[in-house]
Amino acid sequence: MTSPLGQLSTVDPAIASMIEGERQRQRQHIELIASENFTSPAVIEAVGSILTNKYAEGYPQKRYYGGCEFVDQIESLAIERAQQLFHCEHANVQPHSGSQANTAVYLACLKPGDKILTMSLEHGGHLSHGYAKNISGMLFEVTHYGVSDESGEIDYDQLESIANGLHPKMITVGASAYSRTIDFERVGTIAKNCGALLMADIAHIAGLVATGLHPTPVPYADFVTTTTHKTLRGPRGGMILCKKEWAKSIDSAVFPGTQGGPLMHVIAGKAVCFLEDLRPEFKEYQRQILNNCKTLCNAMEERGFHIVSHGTDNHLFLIDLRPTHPEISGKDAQIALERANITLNKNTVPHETRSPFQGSGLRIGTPALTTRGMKEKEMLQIANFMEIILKDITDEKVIENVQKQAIELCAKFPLPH
Ligand code: DSN
Repeated sequence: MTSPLGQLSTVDPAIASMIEGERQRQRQHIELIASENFTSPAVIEAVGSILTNKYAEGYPQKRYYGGCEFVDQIESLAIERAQQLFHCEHANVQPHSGSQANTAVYLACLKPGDKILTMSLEHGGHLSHGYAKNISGMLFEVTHYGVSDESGEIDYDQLESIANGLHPKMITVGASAYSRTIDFERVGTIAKNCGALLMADIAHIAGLVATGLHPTPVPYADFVTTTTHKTLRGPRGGMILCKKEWAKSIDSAVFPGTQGGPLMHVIAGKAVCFLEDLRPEFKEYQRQILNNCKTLCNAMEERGFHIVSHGTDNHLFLIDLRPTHPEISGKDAQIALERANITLNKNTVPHETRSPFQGSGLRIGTPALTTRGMKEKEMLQIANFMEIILKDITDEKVIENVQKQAIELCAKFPLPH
């Protein structure tokens, strides 16, 4: 395949060659980062379009700039499709990222010093859910809930009992490293009973929610936030869904509250992604993500690896390396696998004993490989690759041999760009 970077190669050969390097890396690596995906050429065209030239502060029909006729149509269509996809009353498609979306929700309904109850980062939560060094942790009084020691699943009883004693202004639910189905209905009831608002962050599982393969939080949560580039397979960005009564506050918390001009090229990419996500093929794709993830997770378990929360119901799972490979940190494992063209990320695990920079776990996800067309058979092959590398992460011959096989496997599943 040739490079489509005609102009860029002439104007800035340095950047063009770095983009080419990244293109080759994406083509030749087994991508297991649970939060990454390969978006479609149509989405990439929209994001790479002349829409990047346009300022459009405000919302459709209420802009602070002239010349917004076409971007108004684009944003309105993106909103309409988002509402259709998630069956929600209101959608704001302007957040630049998931963290921006969450921050805007906080601004819309919380005051500094308010109490929030959130899932701890170590147990699978997210930085923007009250981590001490995130703005959410600096502005609010944060209490965490987590997963149960035995099952590794969210401890809903603990969450309920903390909520009833604490009376938080808001509960957040949703995770970046949690492999089990989340009971949004139960958390909705807990929030209601203690008078808290509920924010569900579905950044990781949005594709599963949109296709009905994971229960939706929309009926139970006041706010639902997501990114658009993970299981939704769209451009890098964020979005907020909410009930009508919060629409005005959310819109003004996004603009002018936390952002200036919207990225209209990205909003166009979101609209294209939502259209793709409304097609029946997208549900088939999500089903295959789940089948692949179960297959890979079971294969790793059969090889003796310890799976956090004993399995997976979604697109990812976590391996705790401590029981089987106590001498290898997540970081060392990540580096060795990367050298064999297997890309994933180290992760902290519940009751972590290493620093977050080392970690004792690996997070493994199947959305990207499934987009390439890989199925159960390839998952078994990848489980073998990982087992062999982790047996001795210093064996250069093994790394070289697996790298060769990984490149061969990727070549059988070419990317469209
Ligand atoms: N950084 C994302 C992830 O990898 O899960 C979450 O924001």
